[in-house]
Amino acid sequence: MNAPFPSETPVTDAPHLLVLIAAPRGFCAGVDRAIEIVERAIERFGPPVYVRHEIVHNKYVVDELRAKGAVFVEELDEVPNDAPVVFSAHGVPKSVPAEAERRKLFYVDATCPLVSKVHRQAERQIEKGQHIIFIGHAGHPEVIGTMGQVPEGQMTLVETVDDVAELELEDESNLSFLTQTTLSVDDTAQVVSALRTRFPGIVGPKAEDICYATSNRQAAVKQIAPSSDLVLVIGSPKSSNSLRLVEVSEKCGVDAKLIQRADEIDPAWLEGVGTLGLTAGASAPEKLVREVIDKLSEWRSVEEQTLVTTEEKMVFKLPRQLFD
Ligand code: 2E6
Ligand code: F3S
Repeated sequence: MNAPFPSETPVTDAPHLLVLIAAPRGFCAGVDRAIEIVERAIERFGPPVYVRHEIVHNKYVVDELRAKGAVFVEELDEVPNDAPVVFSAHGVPKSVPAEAERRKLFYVDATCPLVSKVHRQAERQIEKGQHIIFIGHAGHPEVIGTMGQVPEGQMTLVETVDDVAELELEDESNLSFLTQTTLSVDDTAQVVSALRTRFPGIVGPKAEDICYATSNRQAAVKQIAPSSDLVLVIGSPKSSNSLRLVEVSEKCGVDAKLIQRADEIDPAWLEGVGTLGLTAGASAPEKLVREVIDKLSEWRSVEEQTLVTTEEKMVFKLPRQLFD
């Protein structure tokens, strides 16, 4: 059994630890874009720039932007009339830009374009008179934002297969469904299948709404988890896509821990661990991956191996308001 070594033990004598690093991991195109929007807004308009909700669910990112002049608030009523405000990558209900316009606030919307795409699908489905079943996690800001694209009562939230069984709808004749972008690919397939079984006429998007980054990170962790004794996922407990990476690892039969920073690693976790899987949610900077490897190297003689399942080339354009 490999006991973790105290930091004064020379690393050369420490037991070997193979670290299997998933790729893709970490920042997606929507997160890159959202962070750049805040940085450019601060450069262009000067601090303070208000941000409604954490721009992405990561404390390190939020703290760095706060140091540059961003002020994070939860609601628009905390934003003064003369300050610019950025909406987070998760999207906002229609009532938020409406309120900003009423107050003549200058706002920049950092909603990920893939979340905005779901918003537009919701609008189209309502125009067709459909009642929408939305698969997502209650209380998550993206869910609040997407449900807030349609008039109250026209979208019903389900989280699980059991929720589908318990659905009571006034009219089952004209239904459609949409999903949150950061769900478990496998669990969602089961919920969609339950919907199609119960409501054979239900219509859905051609390609599911789970985004490319979420799917790719889940596929990548599936490649490393079965060979790992433990998987570490770097991400915030608020981060839906990061939480899903923990679940996916656990479904592969391996213990997995969500950590925000390297200092949260308990050396006792590494007892008996010869191969450690490592990945990061879409809102976790690569710097934190390096920090974790450096911390592990204080205790063990680390060998890194990256397993690439796919290459990502997605880039999203910045909003025009930042250049006009
Ligand atoms: C916006 C939409 C999707 O909690 P969640 O995974 O949704 O969010 P973050 O901030 O952890 O990841 C990026 C993101 C933003 N994902
Ligand atoms: Fe967008 Fe998916 Fe990232 S919805 S913010 S590309 S995790």
